[in-house]
Amino acid sequence: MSSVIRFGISLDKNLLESFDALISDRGYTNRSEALRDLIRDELVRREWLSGDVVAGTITLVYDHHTRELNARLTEIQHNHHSVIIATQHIHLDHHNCLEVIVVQGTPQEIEKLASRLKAARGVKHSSLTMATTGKNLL
Ligand code: NI
Repeated sequence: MSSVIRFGISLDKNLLESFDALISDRGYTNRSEALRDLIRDELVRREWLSGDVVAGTITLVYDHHTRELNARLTEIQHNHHSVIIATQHIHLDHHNCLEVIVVQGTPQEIEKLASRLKAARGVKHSSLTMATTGKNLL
């Protein structure tokens, strides 16, 4: 268990006002929690850049009537099965499907999977949320 250390920060008045407005918009009630989250976000970005094992989600929206799209998406996922932990498929309406793919592995492999899925013809939306295994974060 690590201990908590308090420290002071010198900031330009305008910059602090902008920061306070930003965190208020985001619903933070104190600066410390907002600053902790900003630091954690940067640490997670560094995890993705460093090549360590990371976790995340890929979200796809597509029309399942598009010819051969289901087969193509399944093939791509089988080619990268080692980084896929779970998938959930939701039938949004008669045409559209939303699929969430939960991934864990190296950033290179995950980004390769995400870009292959995005490039599949008929995929209307694709996004990768870069999260963390949490092991190196407090
Ligand atoms: Ni569906």
